Formats: sequence, C-alpha cells, structure tokens
Amino acid sequence: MLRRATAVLLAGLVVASLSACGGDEGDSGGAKDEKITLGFSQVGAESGWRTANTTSIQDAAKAAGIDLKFSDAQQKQENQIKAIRSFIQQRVDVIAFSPVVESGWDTVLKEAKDNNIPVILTDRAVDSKDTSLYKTFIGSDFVLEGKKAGEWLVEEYKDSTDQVNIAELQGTTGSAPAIDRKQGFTEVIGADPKFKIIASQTGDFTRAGGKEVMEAFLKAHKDIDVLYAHNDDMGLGALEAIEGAGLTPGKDIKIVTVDAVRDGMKALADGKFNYIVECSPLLGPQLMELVKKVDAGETVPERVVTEETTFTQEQAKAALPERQY
Ligand code: GYE
Repeated sequence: MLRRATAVLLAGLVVASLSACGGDEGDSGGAKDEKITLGFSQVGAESGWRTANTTSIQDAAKAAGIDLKFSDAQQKQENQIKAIRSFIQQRVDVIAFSPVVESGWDTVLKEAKDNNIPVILTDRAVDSKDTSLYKTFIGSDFVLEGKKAGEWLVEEYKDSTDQVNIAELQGTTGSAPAIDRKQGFTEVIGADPKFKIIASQTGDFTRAGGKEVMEAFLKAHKDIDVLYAHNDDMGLGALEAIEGAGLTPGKDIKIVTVDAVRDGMKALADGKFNYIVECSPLLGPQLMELVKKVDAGETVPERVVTEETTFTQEQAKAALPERQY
C-alpha cells in the first residue's frame, strides 16, 4: 500500500516538474507540452532531387524541434505501406509521406484516419476519391512543369516547319510527376502537328535508367531531335548514352529536363542541356509549419503549391554559384 502511494506521489512530482520545464522553455500554450513526433515515409534515394528533399526535411525537423521518424521505401509502395502501419502502431502525432505511385492508398490512409492520426501528402499526390483521408498536400504543380517544358520547345522551333522528333524519358510509372509532366507537355506540343513523340519509356527517375533507355532509343531511332526527360538525373544518364553514340548533347540532340539540381544546372551551364524547368525539393520548412498546425488541430489549406522558375543556359551560369543543392 505504502509503496504504491509513494509511487503515485513520485509520478505526480515527475509530471509537475515536466510541465514546469515546458513552461520555462517558453512553450506558448499549445495543446500539449511534449515534442511532436512525425513519421515520414520517403520514396527512396533515386535522384539528386530526392537527396536534397530528404536533407531539407531532416534539417527542418531538427530546427523545429520535431522528433522525426524517417523511413526510406527504396521506391517500393509495399515498404511505404509497412512504414505507415508501423507509424500508426507507434502512435506518432502526424504522418507525412511522398507516395511513390498515385494509386492504392485508401486502405492504409483509412487506418490512419480511424486511429486519429492526421496525414500530410508531401511532394506527390494520391488519386484517392476521399480527400478526407489526408489534411493537405504540399508540393509542385507537375502539370504546369510539363507545360513549361512544352512551351520552351514551341518557342525553340517556332521558325521551323520540319517535323520535330521527340524522345521522352518518363519518371516512375504510375507516379504523379510522371503522369502530370507527360500530360502538361503533351497538351502544349499537341497544338502543333510538327511535334512528334517518336519514343517514350520510363527510366524510373534514375541516372542508370536514363542511360539504359536512351541507349535503346538511339539504337532504334537515328533521327531524334529533342530529348524530354522528366528529371535531371535521367537526362544526365542519357548524356552518357548520347556522347557514347558519338553525338553532341545540346546540339545534335537538344535536351529539356525538370528539377534544376546542381548537376543538372552544371550540364545546362556547359551547354549539354538546353533548358530546365525547376522543381523545388526544399519542402522541409513549410512541411514542419503544416505539421505543427495539423497537430494543434488548426485548419490548413487543402493544397500548398511550391513556387518555381525555369532556367536557360545563361541563367544557369548565373545561378550556379548560389545553388544550395
Ligand atoms: O522530380 C524526381 C524525383 O517527385 C518531384 O521525384 C519529385 C520527383 C523529382 O525522383 O527527380
């Protein structure tokens, strides 16, 4: 009896001193005093963009005092589903993830909802009809990125009447950026029949994939004028294939890509790429703001769109020294 009473008393003291601590640190009266725990399921480490995105999320969590449980899915949806289930089991406060593909998330998202754990989509969208399964979606407008790539092409060939043969390296099959970047691009170039996509395949957003598929494209087609790669890494892999075939990238084959990571910007400044549509991976700070709000039960906008620009070769030269990633 006595022992139990002492234990209760001690527990009471611990709780009192913990909350006093919180108060001393100037916690300005949120719902709770403890650290927020965020479970984050990342796609993988397939590209320079992804590495920069991971660093941004890890740094921002640290700066915001958020306890981050980070899991790398190695580009496999089943690993992401496992990670989310484990976050639910650990009772994290918030779950955020970048869905590798758009489809097949309803069941696991419903499990999170039933356990009252809010979910934030980061970078890529899902195609779930029930939008109550997540609180918000932060990331780029991929359709717009595809359109910008198409607009550059239209401008580049505005004085030509000849057919323009395009090879396309698509991102991961079924992923939001692959679907949307294709759609936006096709919409814009589709207005002029001289533009023709003569080859289109996935390179899974990796350098190795870009190289391999471009080698096959070059064997099958002797008349490629332009390469549209859904990200820099595939474009960089394709460079090796193009040079390996004795052709000059940027001249014999013009190259337009998406992302604007440092290696891509270097290729652009060197005249090997012709144009890059920027897609910013620096989502960490904004994500942590959303995590705090969602955890506090505040309402957040349904969609937070990243602002981004485009780069010509000259602009890449100017921007390179300051480029963070
Ligand atoms: O463009 C690519 C990465 O989802 C926006 O994923 C991201 C894309 C990015 O692998 O490089």
